[in-house]
Amino acid sequence: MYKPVAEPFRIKMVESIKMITREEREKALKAAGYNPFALKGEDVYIDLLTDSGTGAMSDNQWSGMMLGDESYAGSRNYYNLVEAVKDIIGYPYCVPAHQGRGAEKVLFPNLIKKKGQYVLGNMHFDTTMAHIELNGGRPLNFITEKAFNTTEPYDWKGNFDLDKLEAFIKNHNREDIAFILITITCNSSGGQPVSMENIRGVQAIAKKYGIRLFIDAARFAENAYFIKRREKGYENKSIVEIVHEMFSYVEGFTMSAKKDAIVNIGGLIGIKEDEELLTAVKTTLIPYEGFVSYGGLAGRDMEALARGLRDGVNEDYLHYRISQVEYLGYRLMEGGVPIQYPTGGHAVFVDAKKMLPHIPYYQFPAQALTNALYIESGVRAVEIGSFLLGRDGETGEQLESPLELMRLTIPRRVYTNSHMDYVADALISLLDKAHELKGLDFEYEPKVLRHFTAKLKPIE
Ligand code: P61
Repeated sequence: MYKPVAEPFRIKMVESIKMITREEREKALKAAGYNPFALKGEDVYIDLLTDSGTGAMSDNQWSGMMLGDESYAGSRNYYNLVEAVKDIIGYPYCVPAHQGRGAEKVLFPNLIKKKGQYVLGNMHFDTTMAHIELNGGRPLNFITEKAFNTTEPYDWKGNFDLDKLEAFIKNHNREDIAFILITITCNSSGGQPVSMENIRGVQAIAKKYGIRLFIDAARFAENAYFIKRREKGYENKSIVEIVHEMFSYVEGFTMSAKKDAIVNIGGLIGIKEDEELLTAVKTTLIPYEGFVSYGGLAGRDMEALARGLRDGVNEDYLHYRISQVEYLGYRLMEGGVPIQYPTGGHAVFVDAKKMLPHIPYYQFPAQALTNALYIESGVRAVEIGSFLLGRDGETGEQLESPLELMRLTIPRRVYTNSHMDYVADALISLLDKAHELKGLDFEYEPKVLRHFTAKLKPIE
């Protein structure tokens, strides 16, 4: 019996949630084109679509919101943010952006210098892939094969396969590679951590071949917590010491601050020492995101972010956070639901390929499961599989994702462990009906990031 860690906070304000009837849910999902992105938030009981921007801010963050300095240039909250980045990450330079993709939009054109250049990653997330492609680059993944075996435990299912990475670099011209990007934790493989040893290994390769190296830092604190828990030599280091070390091996980062920095909106670009790159980034920032001391954010948002960065590395909080994810994973496994094991940082990823083996990848088994869970229980999850992956940019063929996952993404400090029990019971009750679920086909398919707005229909 797994006993989850009790919440290291008490609740000062509540938001009501309600459950509509099964018939109403069926109607709502049909009207949404069998795509839960088009559901009204109010028609959802427990929303596990994403951990992005959905966290509950602390009283300290909310009180900071009242101290917004809305000066167009030189807001005091910007300087507080710079201080927080210095303290937590250890970098002297940063600029804000409105969210992670804003940061990508600004940094990537300064790194991808000619069409067709590769950007090598453990596993790029979809907006990251989109911004690489929009800048003429080609995203490639080098994640360890162990990530694709969901049942066999491995501590570092976010790691690069260093041999594959080096072999690729050896076989290509240096000018054909724009940069390497380490995504921590690795969202697409299950919120899985990257070890410090692996980060060091990537750095050694980058250095040897003279390739630039960056971090996609959305879930940097959760990654640091896993290093502390699992990697030899880090047991007695503080989270901040581990974070400093992770970022010391790269030259900069983009961050969606909507995850580990626990704000509803915000992003960052950080640069360790390259002043030339900093100047280029600032120049690109202004037309897209705004002046360098606000980058698309209000002063109050920057204050919440500065404080959220500090909240996010609190060890008691991280201990509870990872334990809540583990608890949901434990309940599901105990009930016979196949999941990516061990569970990662921000979500439990259900293996829909295993649960619905009768639905082929091009009929999106994880989407079918997501829809069934909503009808059954009012819980909204999200597909991370072939539906999200999309088509080959050149041939237009539907790509086959190595994993067909339904992500139960847990917002930070929002739901209790009773909510986790409700979710687990609902999904376990679907096991008996899984073989009856039907695959899906497109009624409308957008060209870019299709999963947000596509309309689907069940195949009869
Ligand atoms: C998520 F359905 N993630 O996981 P932005 N890097 C990484 C991310 O996880 C990430 C971004 C950059 C989301 C939001 C989301 O198709 C979807 O602040 C590792 O969202 O711009 C975002 O950060 C981008 C959900 C994104 C989706 C795209 O839920």
